[in-house]
Amino acid sequence: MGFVLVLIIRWQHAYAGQPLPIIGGWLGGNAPGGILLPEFYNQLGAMHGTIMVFLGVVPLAVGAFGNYVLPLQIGAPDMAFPRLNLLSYWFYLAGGLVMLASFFTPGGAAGSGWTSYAPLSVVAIDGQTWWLAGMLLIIMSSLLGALNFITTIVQLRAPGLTWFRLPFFVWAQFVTAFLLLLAFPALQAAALLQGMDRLAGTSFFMPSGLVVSGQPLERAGEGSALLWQHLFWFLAHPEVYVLVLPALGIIAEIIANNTRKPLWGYRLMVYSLFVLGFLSFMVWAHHMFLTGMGTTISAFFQATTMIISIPSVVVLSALILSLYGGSIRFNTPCSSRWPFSQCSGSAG
Ligand SMILES: [Cu+2]
Repeated sequence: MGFVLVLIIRWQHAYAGQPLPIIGGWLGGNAPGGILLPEFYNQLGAMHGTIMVFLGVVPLAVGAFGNYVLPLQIGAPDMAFPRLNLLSYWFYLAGGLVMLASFFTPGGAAGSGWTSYAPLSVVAIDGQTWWLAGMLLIIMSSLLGALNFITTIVQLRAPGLTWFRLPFFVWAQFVTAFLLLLAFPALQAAALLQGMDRLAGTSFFMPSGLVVSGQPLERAGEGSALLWQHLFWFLAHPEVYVLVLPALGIIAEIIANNTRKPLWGYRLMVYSLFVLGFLSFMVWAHHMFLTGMGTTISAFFQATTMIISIPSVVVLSALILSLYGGSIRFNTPCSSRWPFSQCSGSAG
């Protein structure tokens, strides 16, 4: 799905205004004569970002891979709450279906960017309401998943598997779960408020004196469009680390496995993860430098953004140093367990 969206977007970049071959015929009213409507292009952009982040990387790296590998790595029979796990999956599926179904609503899917900035998102077509509903479901899924991950790691470690013996991947999932748990509620609240702005006539994110398509907008006003940006980025910056940390955990395991020795600076890497996780809540407004926050606040967020690079560099340096003195092999990591049992070689 995401791939097709990217394909259409790329075509538009390369051959703007020209009919899109084959796929253009399937798009109906969104592409008269195969030529993309600007509104449809905006929908593709918004939904591509949303699908990629919330229906792609998080479910794959955390929901699927973490869910499978984490209990194995800590010697647990399963996640602490298997039914909650299933519920989390159903929320994810429902959220995903609502998101994708919005393409078939009158007017089409949300087109206000994956960031859904107000006030555009508040006055936008119905697809935006579907986007908000889908987001609420996906957030529920992530929150339930995060609770499950944290509980599993705290409670279900095999006897003798003390904290500093945990595989690095488990630490990465642990910090990721806290990021999800603490960051997502901000967007959950924001999505509810935006839904009320759209449906119930409130104006949390609607400043007064707005003119839309030449018409003064009749709303109560006095809301703050920037409040949306703050709430959104309070989630979306930690979200960056939600995407990165599981991948770092995977890379660390592969390096440890394929150098046949423990990671260099394992404890330092774990501490860096915690510093990263903590600081990721302190940098969100670096996405908002153009909003006129003032130099003092901008300087604060510039400083924290530079500081957060320190633990990142520590982790990456430790990974490079881990190669030193190892007997490096370049085959794929193997496990005797299904579905990896087809690997060749002596690894197990
Ligand atoms: Cu950021």
